Parts: sequence; C-alpha cells; structure tokens
Amino acid sequence: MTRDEEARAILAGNDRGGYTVPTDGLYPYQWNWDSVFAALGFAEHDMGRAWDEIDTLFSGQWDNGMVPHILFHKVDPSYFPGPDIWRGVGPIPSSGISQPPIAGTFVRWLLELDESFAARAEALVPRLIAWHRWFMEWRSEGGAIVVTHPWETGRDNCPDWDGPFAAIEPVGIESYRRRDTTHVVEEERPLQAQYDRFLYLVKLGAESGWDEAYLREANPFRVADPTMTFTLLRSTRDLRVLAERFGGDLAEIDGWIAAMEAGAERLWNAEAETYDCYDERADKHTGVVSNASFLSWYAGVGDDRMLPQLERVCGLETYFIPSTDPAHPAYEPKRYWRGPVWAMMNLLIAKGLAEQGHGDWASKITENTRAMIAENGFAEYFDPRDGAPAGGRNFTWTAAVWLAWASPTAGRNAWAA
Ligand code: 2M8
Repeated sequence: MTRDEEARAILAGNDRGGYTVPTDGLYPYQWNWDSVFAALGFAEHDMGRAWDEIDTLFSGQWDNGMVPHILFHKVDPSYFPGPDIWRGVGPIPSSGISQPPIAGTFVRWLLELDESFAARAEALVPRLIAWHRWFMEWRSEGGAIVVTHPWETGRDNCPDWDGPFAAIEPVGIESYRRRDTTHVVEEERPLQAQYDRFLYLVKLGAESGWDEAYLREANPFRVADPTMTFTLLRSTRDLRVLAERFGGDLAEIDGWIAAMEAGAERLWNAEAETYDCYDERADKHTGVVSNASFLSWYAGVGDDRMLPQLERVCGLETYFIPSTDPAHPAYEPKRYWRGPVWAMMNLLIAKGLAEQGHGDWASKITENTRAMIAENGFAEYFDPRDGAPAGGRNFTWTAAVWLAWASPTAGRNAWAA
C-alpha cells in the first residue's frame, strides 16, 4: 500500500458513521479538533463525508454555545474518564470543556474547495457564532483566551502547566484506573500526578454543573493559552468572511477580533521573547516556548517577532516543530506534549507562515513533516530526534494532514509555495 492508500484506509477504519475516532482503543469517541482535521482529510476524496463530520460535532453543542471536546456517542470502557465522570449538560453525553476552535477556519477552507456545499456552511454559521460568543463571554481575560482545564488546549501535559499544577492539591478524588497506559507505554504518556489533577478539575466542573460563572471564581486553574487565543482569533477572522456572506452581526465579530488582538499582546513574554501562556491565578507568564507559540502567524499577529525562536528551535533536532523547546529543562522528546512533534500542529503553523510571506519556512516544515510521516507512518506523535513513532498508531489527524497537505500528491501543497 502507498502512504496515500494507507491514510485513506485509516480514515475509513476510524469512521464510526458520521464521525471519526482519533484512533481505535486509546480514543474511542469523537474529539473536537481531531474531527475538524479529519474533515480536511475526507475533503480530499469525499466532500459530503467531510461536512458530515463537522455537522456531527455541532450536534453536541450546548445551549450556552459551547462545543464539547469529547462527544460520547457510544459508551466504550476502553477510555477513562467517560460520560459518568464528566456529566456534561448538552444534548448528547459529552465532556464539560471545549477544545481549540479551529472549525470556523476549516469550514471556510472546505467551502473554498467546493462551492456546491454552501448550504452546509450557511447552516453552521450561527452555531459557530454562538460558540465564539461563549468563548468571548466566559473565557476572555483582556482578550487572551483562558482555559479551565489543560485538556481544553489539546496540549495535555505540556510544561506550561507545571507551575499552575504545583499550586493544586488534588484532594477528594475517588480512586480510579487509568486506561491510557493499557494502550501506550507509560514513558509516552502524562505522569500520575498530572492525571490526579486532570481528574480533580473534572470533578470540580462536574459538581458545579459546568457553571462558568462559578468556575471563573473558584477554579484554581485559569491559564491564558496561545493555542486557544491564536486559533480563536484566526477562526474569528474566517468567521467574519462567512458572516459577511451568510449573515451575522459584523460589529460584534469585529469587537471580538480587536479584543483578541489586544489579548495576544498579553501572551507576549518580553523577557523570554516568546508568546507563551499566562497563569491568571499566579499573575505570571509560564516561560515555555512551545509549538503553540508559533501559531502567531496563523493568527495574523506579532509580525515576525517569533522568527528568531523558530530558527533556533528548528535547528536543535532533526524533526520539527517540537511541542516543547528542546533547550527547556522540562523537554522530554517522547512524552506526549512535552517534546514530540505533532503533524497537525505543523500544518497550522506552516499555513500561517505561507500566508504571511514565509513560503521558505512553510516549505521546510512541509518537507520535514512529509519525510517524518513517509518514513515512520501515521503515529499520534513523533520523537524529534529521529522521527520514531510514539503514542497511538493509525491516527486520524496524522492521516488527514498527510492527505490534505504533507503528501506529495496533496491538493493543497500550494500552501507551502
Ligand atoms: C489528547 O487528549 C485526550 C484528552 O482530551 C487524552 O489524552 O485523553 C490530546 O492530544 C488532544 O489534543 C487530542 O485531541 C486527544 C485525541 O487525539 O488526545
């Protein structure tokens, strides 16, 4: 089988009918941003199926506008914590937090690929607006977008949380059995102390009935994050284009864009000369250069102030972009979001660089990612030192970004030009 054939087979194999699981066993449900990447992969050969993926995701949207990070369509004991722990309050069983809001951008891209699906995009616009409004109402701190749980950022165990987590004592959690380490070796997964805190924060939210007003005051974890801020800002710019065409309050959307442009400045750590997280409870930057830091071009902010960091970080290991700066003391090249390369982050970063006049860098990242996947297959993430596959295998978003971008035959290689 060629890599292209393999990638299509992975999408088909992970398809559960209207939605795709990230990989069988380790992640048996629908995850928010995984699904949006999946849609881009499907769009290469089945545009209707691409739109179905997004529609199914939005079928789980809560009354308050929030689109959950996991939808538990069919209970599966191979994953923990499940719907009984999360106790989401939406139309279908779900988690109680969201995930990086890339959907607005991808809806626009899907539409650009095939105009005949305009009605599907039109139907999604009010839902996207409601989701973005939820972020702006509950999660904006001076325009920087905060999370109430690390899982919301998608960068579960990155070193940015080490400081905030040290300040949390995970008292009162019931005993539990992790399932992730039955699928993947422990060295590639978060530590137990982190898992205890993940569950402590889930319990806090669930017991409040996911009351955002309460959590704004009571949650000890409130961190402004570049993934959330940059993807929401970018998605809001694309949503504006969709709203101009299909309807929506443009003044409201412009207000969000202006707020987040100011918020992005709150994430600029002048001392470390990087975008990073801002711990709102401790009132300080986290001081970590991560792959999320390089989403600034994708968001259309910061001019080229991240360029020196990009040059430095990409020069440190064979494969880039590592999720944590290899020069940081907390760097661990095999442990999940503490070092490994994530192909789908590379797609977003390269897209932003190409748009902002850095086609040379976009090409370098594209070619590097292409080589990494061509040699090592469709892993969840990769060791930056040698590209060794890590985490889950037959992974949906790695297959999807291969088809849509990294494969030599990908339709959208123009991004790198
Ligand atoms: C990882 O997160 C989940 C929790 O949401 C987990 O570890 O159980 C992250 O890599 C996240 O970004 C991703 O969406 C999810 C599914 O691939 O797995």
